[in-house]
Amino acid sequence: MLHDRIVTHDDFDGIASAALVGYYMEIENFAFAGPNDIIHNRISTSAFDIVCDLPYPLQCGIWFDHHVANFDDLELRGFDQGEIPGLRKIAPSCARVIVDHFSEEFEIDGEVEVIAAAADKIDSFAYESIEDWRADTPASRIDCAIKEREGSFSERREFLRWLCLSLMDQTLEDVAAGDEVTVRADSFRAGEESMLGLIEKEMGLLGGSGEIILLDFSEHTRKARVMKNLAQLLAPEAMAVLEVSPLFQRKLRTNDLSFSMSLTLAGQRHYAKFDIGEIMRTLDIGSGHPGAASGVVRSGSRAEMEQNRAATLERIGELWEGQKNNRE
Ligand SMILES: [Mn+2]
Repeated sequence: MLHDRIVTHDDFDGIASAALVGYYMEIENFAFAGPNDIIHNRISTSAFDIVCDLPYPLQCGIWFDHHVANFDDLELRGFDQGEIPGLRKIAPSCARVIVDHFSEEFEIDGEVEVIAAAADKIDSFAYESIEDWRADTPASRIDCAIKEREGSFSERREFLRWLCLSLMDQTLEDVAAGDEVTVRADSFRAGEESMLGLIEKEMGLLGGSGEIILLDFSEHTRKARVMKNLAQLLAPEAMAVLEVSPLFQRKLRTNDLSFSMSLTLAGQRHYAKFDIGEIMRTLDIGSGHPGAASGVVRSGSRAEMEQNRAATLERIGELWEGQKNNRE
């Protein structure tokens, strides 16, 4: 057989993508990676590999993806997309791109559609409400189990491999009901609960409008492991969440700060044309998507950091108000 391995993103969309490609092409060999593993060549690939939901590596046989930034990057590197087998297109998930690809050749059954629809929703954060986002569904349980990082690297890899194989011949619902998923998902949800406690302690609002939740961890001497998205559970009316955190080097805090910001579900509904990536680019500190972006502000001393933090927060508030006035 020409292709013998699927290299995929280690998130829900990546796992769904691998299960679908594995199912249609009868491949049971999987490797998992993050985008940075590909960019920094930490995983070697060959012409026998099928790569899903990740940037194009140095070498691969078939490539499926839905990230526009990866398509642009490929052109910059001088590749001709037309010559690469597979399918790339703008879609809510890579799983959707894969279903489109194989629908040319196969009849798509209901179970496959269930998996692709779940990947669409999870990967593009397309929830209708906070209740919809937090609902305990088979797909969300599997998503939580994938995001759980407790345990060793190889344990998680074995779990992801088991998940791909299981999704190839069982329904999403049956896979989600298994002990393997339940144990990891419960542990992830418990972690979220303790994160919520930390968020509640540090939560404030930026500027006068009260639309932006500010999570300021810049005084923390240890890295806060928090998913800032959770803050909207405590302030469901807020439009965006902004997290400020120090950068760490070998566990030591530096004077550099990261600013990462995303629209909440309420923000996505109200400000569909907002562009947070543009805010980061205007400040010249980073980049990102319209719905989520981040940047880094470097400082030479503690005092300079304090100044930069205040100035950057003020500018973000101003740019936010400016976009609001222009786009409403
Ligand atoms: Mn994806």
